[in-house]
Amino acid sequence: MNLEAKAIDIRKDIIDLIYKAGCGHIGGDLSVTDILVDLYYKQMNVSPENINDPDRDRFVLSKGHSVEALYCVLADKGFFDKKELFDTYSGYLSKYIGHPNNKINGVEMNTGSLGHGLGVAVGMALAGKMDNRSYRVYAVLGDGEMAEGSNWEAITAGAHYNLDNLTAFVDRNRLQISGTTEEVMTADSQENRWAAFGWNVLSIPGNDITAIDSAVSLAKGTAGKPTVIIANTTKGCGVSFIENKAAWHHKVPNEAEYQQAMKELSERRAQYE
Ligand SMILES: Cc1ncc(C[n+]2csc(CCOP(=O)(O)OP(=O)(O)O)c2C)c(N)n1
Ligand SMILES: [Mg+2]
Repeated sequence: MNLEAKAIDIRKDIIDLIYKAGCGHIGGDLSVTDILVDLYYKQMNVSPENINDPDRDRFVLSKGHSVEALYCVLADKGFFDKKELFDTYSGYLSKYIGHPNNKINGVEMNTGSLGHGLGVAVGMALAGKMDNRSYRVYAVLGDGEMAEGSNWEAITAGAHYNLDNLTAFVDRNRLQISGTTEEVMTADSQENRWAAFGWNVLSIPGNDITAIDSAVSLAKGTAGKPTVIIANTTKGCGVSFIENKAAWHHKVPNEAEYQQAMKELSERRAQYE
């Protein structure tokens, strides 16, 4: 499977889902898509067939507002019915609410209130060590989310317990809800900060699936400490007029914008035919 082509298909699904539902966090979805594609289509040992296997890999989307990206990947992988997702997303009484809901197959943790995913991921990784399980744990955090102090307690614990079965990503798109991270709350030097807490640090172009894949493989081969992958991404990646604009954090495309976004993505997708 060509993962670059798959990432374009997922981006088209995300935009369809948000346009149809009239809500969603488009910027952060398009930022994190390539990480999700590499994890779910190549690196992680998790599928609809093994969701109750104690040795399945665990994934926590700590930046839970990017749920549309996660749901489009899980639906495409067959964890649940894609039509049901698209027909009911964010609707009255739908279980597909606007943040990850662990009543849904494939979702390990409810998230959305930022700053809680990594602490639970540390607990999952520690439990895996204590139970001699082979699974690995992955968590994705936003760079704005790094302002939450609870993350730094979790980072301390992850290093303290030598959790080399844990890999965190920081989606370093330099924007958060209302402006740049540097304007709202400095997030600079993520690499130095995590290294100072004792983590193995990798810094990569975060929308490059080959680079993501190599970094995840390196993390798997790193013993004695957890790894963080600082993924230098573009918020809104893949749609020219959405890229790098704080206003597109949770703006919904109008019809003309929707058509333009789909046209851009379809043209890029055609190169893989
Ligand atoms: C505890 C908490 N405070 C505030 C919010 C509101 N909120 C939702 S997304 C967001 C910005 C997150 O920015 P970032 O982590 O950089 O995510 P990304 O850029 O990847 O979308 C905020 C402040 C929240 N979900 N949880
Ligand atoms: Mg951000």
